[in-house]
Amino acid sequence: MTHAMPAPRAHTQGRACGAGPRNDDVNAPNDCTLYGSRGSGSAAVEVALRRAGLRYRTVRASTWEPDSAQDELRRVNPLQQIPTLVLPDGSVLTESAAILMTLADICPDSGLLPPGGPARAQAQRGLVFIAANCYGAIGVGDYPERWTTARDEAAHEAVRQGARRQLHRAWDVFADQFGRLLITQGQTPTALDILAAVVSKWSGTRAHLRKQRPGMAAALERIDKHSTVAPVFAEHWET
Ligand SMILES: N[C@@H](CCC(=O)N[C@@H](CS)C(=O)NCC(=O)O)C(=O)O
Repeated sequence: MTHAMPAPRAHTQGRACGAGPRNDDVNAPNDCTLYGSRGSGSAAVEVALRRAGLRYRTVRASTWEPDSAQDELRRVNPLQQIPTLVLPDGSVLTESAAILMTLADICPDSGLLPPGGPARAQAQRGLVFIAANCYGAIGVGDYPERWTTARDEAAHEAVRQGARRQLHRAWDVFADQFGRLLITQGQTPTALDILAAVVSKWSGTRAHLRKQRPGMAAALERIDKHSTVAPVFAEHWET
């Protein structure tokens, strides 16, 4: 993932959700700070922050961009992974699924998660499924050298291929187990839709699903195009 994202920006778009007066200052004390980069998982958190109506500024930081705010990111997240979100009270949130669930809690009216009961439980299960099984496999495929003590390129390529196969298998299972929870025409994307749409953009997943689970691929394209999602995705991806 090699992407460039503009320097810190302030966003005030969306409905306010108990976040106090609006303020366009880049470093306003009521802002959340989102560490991220173009084309990364921070896109999912941006969509959710806007849905929750929370003010935030973005800081471009990633392990693959030496000119980005890597030291600042390491201070809040020793793994240096993005998305990392710092709330106005200074508390740090990492792990995409946990971040989205927390934003849904902070702003219950956002519709990011069902209000409670079995529907909420299944949505949370789906979020953790994506983070653990899909996002996790992408990390293995992107950095195979971390997952084997072998140093030769052939061994790394074998890990890469194995991770990709497992990733696509995980998406097939996701489609079968959770596909029915994704939005249909006319509905507004939830946290589960948003994370599924972002994480499926990588490692050939969309092409795989178009062949193996066309209904799920169509649902993901519907999410991409939704008016609450498309403006953020346009800032992160060319298409
Ligand atoms: N468990 C994390 C994974 C986050 C993740 O792997 N992020 C990628 C970018 S999309 C990253 O920062 N990778 C850099 C690295 O691991 O060095 C989550 O669910 O948010």
